[in-house]
Amino acid sequence: MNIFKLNQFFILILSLLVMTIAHAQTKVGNLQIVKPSARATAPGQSISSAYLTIENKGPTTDRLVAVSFARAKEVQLHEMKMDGDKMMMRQIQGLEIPANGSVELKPGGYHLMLMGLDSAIKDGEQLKMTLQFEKAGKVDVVFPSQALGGMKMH
Ligand SMILES: [Cu+2]
Repeated sequence: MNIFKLNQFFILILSLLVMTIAHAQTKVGNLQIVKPSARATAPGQSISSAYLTIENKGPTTDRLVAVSFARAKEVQLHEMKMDGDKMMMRQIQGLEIPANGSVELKPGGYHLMLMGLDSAIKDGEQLKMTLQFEKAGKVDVVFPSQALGGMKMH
């Protein structure tokens, strides 16, 4: 392989890498969706939860107002918090994404609650959900499912 071909090879690898990274992140308006994931269900379980990080690169606050998933009757936004020594979970009506900031939905904190699933979610599925933001609008996000182990609160 001469130098010229070697250069072309590196450019090819580099562009493939950039394409892979671009594909792994979903963008809508000023928002970037990072690390979406969902929990595989345990046998007999008809609810599950999903997580993601939402980054706001813009100068204005946005809000996640609704999420829909064809296989769930309803997707709720939940918050988990310590209340004294008890872990409490409650539904919230929207989630603010601060300007030039980010919000992480993760186990033990904010999460998406998938209610009334019509079938079990297996490990390794690609779950397509639609997120709706007040300003940025709607965006489809693929949540890869993982068996994350025990889900004490649900
Ligand atoms: Cu919940």
